[in-house]
Formats: sequence, structure tokens, C-alpha cells
Amino acid sequence: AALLTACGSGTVGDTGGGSSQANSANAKKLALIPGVQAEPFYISLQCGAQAEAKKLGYELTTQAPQKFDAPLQTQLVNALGANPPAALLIAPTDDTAMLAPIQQVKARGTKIVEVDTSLKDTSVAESSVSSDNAAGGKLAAQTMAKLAAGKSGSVLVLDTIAGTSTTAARVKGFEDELKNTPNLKSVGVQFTQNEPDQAASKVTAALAANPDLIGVFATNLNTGEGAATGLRNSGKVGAVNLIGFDASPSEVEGLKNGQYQALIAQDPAAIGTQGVDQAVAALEGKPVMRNLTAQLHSITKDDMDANSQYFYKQSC
Ligand code: T6T
Repeated sequence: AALLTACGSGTVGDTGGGSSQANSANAKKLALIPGVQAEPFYISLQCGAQAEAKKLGYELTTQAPQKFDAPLQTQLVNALGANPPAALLIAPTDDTAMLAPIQQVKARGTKIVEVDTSLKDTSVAESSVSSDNAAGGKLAAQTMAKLAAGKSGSVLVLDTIAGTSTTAARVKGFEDELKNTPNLKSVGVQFTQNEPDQAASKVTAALAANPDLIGVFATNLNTGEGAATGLRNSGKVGAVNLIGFDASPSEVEGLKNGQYQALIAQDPAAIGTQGVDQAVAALEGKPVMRNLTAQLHSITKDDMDANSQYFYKQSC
């Protein structure tokens, strides 16, 4: 757990509960349901989880929705009902809509561990493992202030989909911290539905409405990729500072060629590893950490070579 620190309520004992239905034939079976398939953040998380499960003698099966979408993710959660795993590691795509389906799996005796995102209702999961997303937003605002170097201007924030706990926390951390830099003014938060095309057009529109736009904070991978496209289409690459979250291969390439000025990288593999550790601890009646946070790293072009260990993977 070198890369993770405990926070919140700290160590809690396994409270047990639920029927043992999930724990007989499938006692060594873990399921992982990430937010979306074929995406470097969740692939890296899955790689960490898979390796840890193997190490601990468990079998981990992953099924991810085609889009970051609560109805699609609900179908996958419901499908577990016929053959419930001992534990489910899940990144809920909506902090409220995913409550009922996850509760149903829990009622069959499956232990729930949240990885990355979380539900508003904190009573469901045994453990929640994520980045400190508010701190990540704060770090992005501090980086934005440093990049502006005293120049005045407007700043746009791109969120994904309402109800996504992680990006909402990044937005809040960013907006709160930006108030400490009076020369930078937020023009507000725009939702993009996690679609790069929407992020691109929100950036183009913000540039038209705010000729003094000096920075964009893109709260995840897709918003960043879309924002980079928007700036490119408007001939504003480098003139407007783009800070992205995550460190996918395409974002890293964008940092190298000057489309991004900084990236806030998470440690998804550590989130996956710890998610499995907490699930197994819950199953084996060992102490479980209720909240764990993985470290974040602000990376610029100048220090990207020294930080390549934080770049995300496309495959394990
Ligand atoms: O930023 C990550 C993840 O932390 C967030 O919850 C959703 O978007 C990503 O998967 C990146 O696309």
C-alpha cells in the first residue's frame, strides 16, 4: 500500500451481514465492473486488480459497459444476479442511479468495493478506493495559476456527466482553489456527457464568448481529448493553457507536442490492487480500510520523462 494513504473513517472491522449465497461455490470469485470499456484508465486499474487477485489466489472477471452510462452498467450488474461473485469491485457510473442495482447484488451476499467513483450512499460499500479527486482539482488550479504567471483571463472547466462522483469532486476542488488567484476568473462549468465532440464544441463556444480565455481545465480523459481538438480547430493551441486529468497515451502524446500544458495523473493500477486487497480482506474477515486514496501527480512537458511510470496502459 505504499502508494495509498488511508483517510476518512480509517480501519473498520468486517461487519458481515448478508446471506452466504454468494460465498459458497463462488468463494474465490471476484467481479470487476469498471465505468467504461477499452479505456486506458480502467484498463490500467484492471491490470492492477487482475495481478493482485492472481497473487492472492482469487479469480477476477471483468465486464465493462460500452459507454460510461448507468443503464448499460445496470444491465451488467443485474446479470451477476444469477451467479453472484463473492465480491464485486465497481466504479458506479452514477452516484445515485447505481444504488438500487448494487444494493440488489449486496443483498445476495456479495461484498461491494467501490473503485474510482462512488455512490452518494456510503452505507453500501465495505471500502472505497479512489484518487483524492478534490485534491486533484486543487492541484490543477494551482498549476493553472502557475502557468498564467500573473496574467489575467477567464478559465473554462469541462465536466463529464452529472452524477459522476470523481469529476464532480475535481470541479469543486478546482473552483474553490481558483478563488485564491484573483487574476483568473472561472466562466463556469460545462457538462460534456463524456463525449470528446461535445468538449470540443464547448471550448470553441467559450472562446467565442470569452476572448480573454486563458485556460481550460478538462476533468478527465475524454474532455481533455475534446478540448485539445477545440483549441486546435480554433488555432489556440499553446495560447490557452490546457490542463488535463489522467495520462492516457494520447494525452501523453499531447503533452509532448504542446497541446496540453499539464496533466494530473492518477495511479489506476494502485486503485485496482488496493480494491482487490480490501475485497479479499472483507471476505476473509480481516480488517478493512473504509476509505483509501491513491496519489496524484501533476506532470508537465519538462518533467514528463521522469514521470513516465504514471502513464496509463492500453493492455496488461
Ligand atoms: O478520469 C477517469 C476516472 O477517474 C473517472 O471517474 C472517469 O473518467 C476516467 O475514466 C477517464 O476517462
